[in-house]
Amino acid sequence: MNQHSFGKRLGLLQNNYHALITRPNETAGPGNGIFDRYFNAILTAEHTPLFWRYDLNEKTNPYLMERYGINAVFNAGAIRWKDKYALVARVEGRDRKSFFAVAESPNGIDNFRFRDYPVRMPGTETRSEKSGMPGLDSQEAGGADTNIYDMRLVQHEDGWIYGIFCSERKDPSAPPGDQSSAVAQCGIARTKDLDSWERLADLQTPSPQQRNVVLHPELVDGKYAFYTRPQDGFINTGSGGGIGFGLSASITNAVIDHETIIDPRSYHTINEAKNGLGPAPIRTPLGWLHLAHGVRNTAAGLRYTLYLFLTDLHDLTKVLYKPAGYFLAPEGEERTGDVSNVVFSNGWIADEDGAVYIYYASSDTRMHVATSSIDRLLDYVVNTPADGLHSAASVAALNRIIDRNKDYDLKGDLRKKEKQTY
Ligand code: M1P
Repeated sequence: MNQHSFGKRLGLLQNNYHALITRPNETAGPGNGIFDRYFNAILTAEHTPLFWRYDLNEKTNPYLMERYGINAVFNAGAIRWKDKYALVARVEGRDRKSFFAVAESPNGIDNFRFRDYPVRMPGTETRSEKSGMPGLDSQEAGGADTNIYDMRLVQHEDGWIYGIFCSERKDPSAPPGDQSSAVAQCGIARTKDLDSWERLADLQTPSPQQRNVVLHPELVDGKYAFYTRPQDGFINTGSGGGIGFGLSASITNAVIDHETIIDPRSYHTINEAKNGLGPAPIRTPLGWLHLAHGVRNTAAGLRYTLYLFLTDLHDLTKVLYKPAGYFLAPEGEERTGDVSNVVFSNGWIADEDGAVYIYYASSDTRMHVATSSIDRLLDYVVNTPADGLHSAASVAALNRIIDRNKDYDLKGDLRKKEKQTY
């Protein structure tokens, strides 16, 4: 490739990249009144900087080919950081290894830019000692984590920002030849700037595995409070599952002795196969507002949707309201990707003016935003009928709405009784 074509190709790549990351985002359609979707995904593999993916030196990369392929950007934790909306995204390379990278936006809905370097997450001490990977120090080896993903960011009342994430490694008890069995545990790290991270010991719980663990932002009885998702196996939660809750006296060596299930799985619902909490809950005047994912099995595989519930401000294990069914399900392009028919959220931001930015990933491939407000979400949670768990109960709930609407026409004006056509 000569100088001209290298330069031309680089120019094209740069123009396309600039157009992508500066593209304004707009709300899509009138929506359902609960939240607003946006036309464009906010982060994709193509949003990662060109200087991550390409060696930009013509001498060492005359074809200007990708030297480090990025497969997907998804499942981002979120936090208001100074005057920006910051996401810590799960970036997955073509080698199937995930890592974390910070992307920031001035308005929360577009113009997200990755920081120059991904997060350098230290390994746990024990794991670094055990890793013994040749040529890598404990930081580069990341201890023995084979894969890290799905960070929940929490601005805790103790002054630290915590990153709670899934740390995965090969199951040491896997029989020879089994290259799939894995163990998932909860990694814990903390930071003051999202750049430099202190790794703490992994959470210990009575469950063999953990994923979707979330730290509550406030101390409870002077202890650190965690939402957990106990599971017997790596994919299946086994006989238990559900969203659990437990307390630990320490955060540097966090141990939960007892998990209480606060939101169990149940038959013929959106979370009959498994569920897991999303981001840390938001404190509202009516209770703690939670966003979670529910999973059910279908002939086409697992289907992941998002749902909301509200817990008591004082008794965090008491669910006050839980609308039936899903709050947000995959639509349009969201329905396809590496793991199709999935929406997953582990990040949201509530601004002081009550606006809520819900960051969700679709099909383990890309990130989106939906916007709402505390008032709208509380209205949805309090006034949407709960799941009656039977078709007849669903019909009864629908009939109550139809009956109430008999006095109103479609424009919301009072319908004159004699003109009723019901
Ligand atoms: O592939 C869908 C999701 O599967 C897992 O979530 P859960 O443990 O609830 O099934 C996670 O691997 C998550 O990252 C992924 O998006």
